[in-house]
Amino acid sequence: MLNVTDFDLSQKLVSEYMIPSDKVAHVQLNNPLDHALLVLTKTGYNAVPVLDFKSRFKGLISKSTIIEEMIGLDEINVGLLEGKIVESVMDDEVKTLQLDDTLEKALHLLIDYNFICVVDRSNMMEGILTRRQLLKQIRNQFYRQKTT
Ligand code: 4BW
Repeated sequence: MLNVTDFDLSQKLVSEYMIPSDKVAHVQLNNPLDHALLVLTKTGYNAVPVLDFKSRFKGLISKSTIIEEMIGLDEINVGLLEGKIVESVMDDEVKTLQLDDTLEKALHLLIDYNFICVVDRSNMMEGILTRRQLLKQIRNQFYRQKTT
């Protein structure tokens, strides 16, 4: 039986399990919304981080937010994105993790969110911790237990 108490989440650091920022798709604050939609569509992600020109974390942009901006009176109109930038519609009230936070703290946040951005003390984006990464660690622990 899987015994998660043997996998002490309070002893594991977020920095060891995150996806590093060079592998994370993102957009910039001043990118046009149609560019953000292109990035989200091409990568297949529903939401990605928004950074400023110094790679500081500023918020999240999601496909659904952009699609809402395209809804006209009775149709979807891509033209409605014209002139709009990411900064004007992104979600900037987003919880983050620090590099030295534990997986225990991440677990609580990942109940409600697909992923959490990891930042340093100056809010520089260091990576993301996803539900998938966390579940993989718990699964690996499960198989380690089965073979010992
Ligand atoms: O392109 C994909 N590759 C793989 N291997 N899995 C994918 C891909 N797109 C989606 N998935 C799967 C993952 O299991 O669908 C889940 C939900 O995707 P999402 O949220 O709604 O786009 C994925 O779960 P996850 O790996 O735990 O990732 C959670 C969320 O983290 C994703 C996406 O918003 C973000 N994300 C993950 N990897 C990312 C990323 N954002 C930017 N760059 C990355 N490399």
